[in-house]
Amino acid sequence: MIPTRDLAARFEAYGDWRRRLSDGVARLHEWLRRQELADAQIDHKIAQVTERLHQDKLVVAFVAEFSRGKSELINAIFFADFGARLLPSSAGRTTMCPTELLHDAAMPPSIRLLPIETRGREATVAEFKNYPDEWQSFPLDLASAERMTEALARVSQVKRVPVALARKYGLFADDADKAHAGDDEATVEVPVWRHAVINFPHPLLQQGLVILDTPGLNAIGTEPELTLNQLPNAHAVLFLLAADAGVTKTDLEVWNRHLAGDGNASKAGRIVVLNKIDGLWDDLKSETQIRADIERQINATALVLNIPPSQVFGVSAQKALVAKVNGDDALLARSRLPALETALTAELIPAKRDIIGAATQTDARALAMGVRAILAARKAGIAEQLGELTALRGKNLDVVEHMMDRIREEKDLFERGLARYTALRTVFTQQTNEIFDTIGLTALRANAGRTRDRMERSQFTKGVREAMNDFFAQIRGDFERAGAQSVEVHDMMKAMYVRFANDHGLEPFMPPPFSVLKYQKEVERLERAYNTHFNTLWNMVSKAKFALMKRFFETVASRARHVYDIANRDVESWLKAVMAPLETQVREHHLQLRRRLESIRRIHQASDELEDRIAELEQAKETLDGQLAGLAGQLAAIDEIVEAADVLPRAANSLAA
Ligand SMILES: Nc1nc2c(ncn2[C@@H]2O[C@H](COP(=O)(O)OP(=O)(O)OP(=O)(O)O)[C@@H](O)[C@H]2O)c(=O)[nH]1
Ligand SMILES: [Mg+2]
Repeated sequence: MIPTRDLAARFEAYGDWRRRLSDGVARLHEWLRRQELADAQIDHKIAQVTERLHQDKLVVAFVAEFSRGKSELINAIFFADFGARLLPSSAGRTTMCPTELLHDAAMPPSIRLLPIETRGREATVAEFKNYPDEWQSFPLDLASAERMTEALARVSQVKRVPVALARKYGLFADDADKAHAGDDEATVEVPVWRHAVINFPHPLLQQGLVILDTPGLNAIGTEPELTLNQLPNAHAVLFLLAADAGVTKTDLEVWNRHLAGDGNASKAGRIVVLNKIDGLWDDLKSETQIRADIERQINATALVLNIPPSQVFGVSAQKALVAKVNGDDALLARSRLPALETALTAELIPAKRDIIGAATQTDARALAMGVRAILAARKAGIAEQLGELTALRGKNLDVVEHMMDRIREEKDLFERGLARYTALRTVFTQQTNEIFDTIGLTALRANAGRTRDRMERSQFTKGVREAMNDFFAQIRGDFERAGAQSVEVHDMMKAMYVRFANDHGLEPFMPPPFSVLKYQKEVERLERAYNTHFNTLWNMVSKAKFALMKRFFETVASRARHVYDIANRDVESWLKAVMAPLETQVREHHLQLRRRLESIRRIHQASDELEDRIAELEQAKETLDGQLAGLAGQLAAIDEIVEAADVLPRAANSLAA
C-alpha cells in the first residue's frame, strides 16, 4: 500500500501532543482536587481549557477560478486512500456550492445540504447551522465507494429558475447573464444548494482538520460569508492556478480580491499551487528540459502574483491521485505533490500548535497564580500565629489574656471593615452592568436595525455607504467605551487590593488588566473587507445589487454579533478573575483571625496545649510548602509538554511573505 505520508503522520503527532497536553491539564485538576484547592471557578476554567483542546479545528481552504483542480487536489491530498475520486471533479464548473469536509463523531457519516432558497432569507449559513431542520441530509455508505461518490455528486447539482428569483437570491450577477437583464420571464441556472457539509470519518478529519472546497467563478463574490468569514478564518488558504491556462485575468481578480492581503500581513498561510504540470510533460523532451519549463512557469507566476517563487508549488493533482490509488511511487514523485504536502505541514501544524500551546500555558499559569495567592495567604497566617505562640512560651496567664484581647479587637475591626467591602461589591456590580450594557447584544441589535432601515430607504451609493460607516463607527465607539469602563474597574480593584494587603500585612494581588484590542482588530478587519467589496458589489446589475447588499450587510452584522458574543464571554470571565481573589482573601483572612483567637483561647484554658499547637502549626506550614512545590511541579509538566521540541518543529514561518 501507500507509505504513510508526511502530512498524515504530522497531523497524528499533533493530535497526540494535544492529547498529552489535555492529560497534563487533567492531572493538574486532579491534583488540585486532592489538595482540596479546586473550587467551582477552577472547575469551570479547566473545563474550558479542555474543551478548547478537544474542539481545536484546523481549517484549510481551497480557492481558485473554476476547473483549476481544487476538488481533484483535495481528493489527491486527503482522500486517495479511499481508492476513488471522492469529490466530483470534471471539466467546466463542477463544485457548485462551498463544501466543508469535517468529522463530527456525534453524527453518522452524511452529506448535509442547505437549499439555495435560504438565500431569500436574512440569516447567514453560520446561523442556519444551528437549525438542523433547514438542511437536507443524505447518509454516506462507507462500504461502497460508488454510492459515496454518488451521494457527494450533489454538490454539483444545478437547476433553472426565473431571473427574478435568481435576482432575489443575489445570484444574478454573472456577466454572461446580463443578456437577460431586462427579461424577467427568462430562466437562469443556479446551484441547488447553498452550502454542503460532508461528515466523514477520515483520520485527518477526526484529528480536527476541516477542508473547505469552494466553487470557482463568482461564487466567492456572491456568498459574502466566504469572503468575510470563512476565508479570513482559515489557517491556510491554497490558491490554485493551472499550468495550461497560466495566470488569467479572472485568476488575478480572485487573487487580488480574496488572497493578496490588505497590507497587514494576514496570519493565514497562503500557498500558491500551479496545478496540471503534467501538461508540460512531453515525451520528446528530456527530464531536465521539462523541469526547466516547469521552473520557468513557476517563476513567471510568482512574478505576476508578486510573491517569492518558493511559495509557488508546481504539482499534478490528477497524476498524484492516480499514483496514490495505484501505489505508483515514481509517478507520485513526478507529480511533485509530496513537496506541497510537506510545505502545508510546515506552515500549518506548528503555527496552530504554538497558538494553542501558548493559550493553554497562559490559562494554566493564571489558574496557578490564584491558587498560589491562597496558599501564600494561608502561609502568612500560620507564620503570624507561630510568631505569637512562640512568644508566649514561658509567659504567664496575664500576657495570654492580653493577647487574646488584642486578637479579638483585630477581628472586630476586620468585621467592621467588611462594610467597605460590601460597598465595593455594589460599585463593582454597577460598573459591571455598565460594561455589559455597552457591548450588549441589545445595543448591537439596535445599531443593526437602524442601519438596515437607512440602507433600505437610501437608493444611492452615498446613503448606503454612510449608513454602513455609521454602523462601524458605533461599534468602534462601543468597544472604546467598554475599554474605558474596564480600566475604571481595574483601577478600583487594584487600589482595593493594595489597601487590603496594607491593612492586613499581605502581598498585594495584581488583578489582570482587560484589553479590547482583540475585538477592535476584528472589527477593523471586517470594515476593511467591507470597504474592499463595497464597490465591486455596487457596480453590479442595478436590480440585483440591493438584494446582494442586504445579504452582505447581514453577514457583516452576524460577524459583528460574533465579536460581541466573544467579548461578552471574555468580560465575564475577566470580571471573575478580578473579583474572585478578593473574595477568597477576605474569606481566608476572616477564617484565620477566628483560628488565631481559638488557639489562644485553648492555650488560655490549658497552658500545656501551647507546644502541641506550635507543633501543629509547623506541620501545617510544611504541608503548605509541599502544596506550593506540587503546584509548581504540575505547571512545569504542562510547560514541558507545550515546549517539547522532539515531536514537532515549532513554527518556522518559512512561507510567510
Ligand atoms: N491534466 C490534468 N488535469 C487535471 C489536473 N487536476 C485536475 N484536472 C482536471 O481539471 C478538471 C477540473 O478539475 P476540478 O477538480 O473539478 O476543478 P475545480 O477547481 O474543483 O473546479 P470547480 O469545482 O468548478 O470550481 C477536471 O477534469 C480534472 O480532471 C491535473 O493535475 N492535470
Ligand atoms: Mg471543484
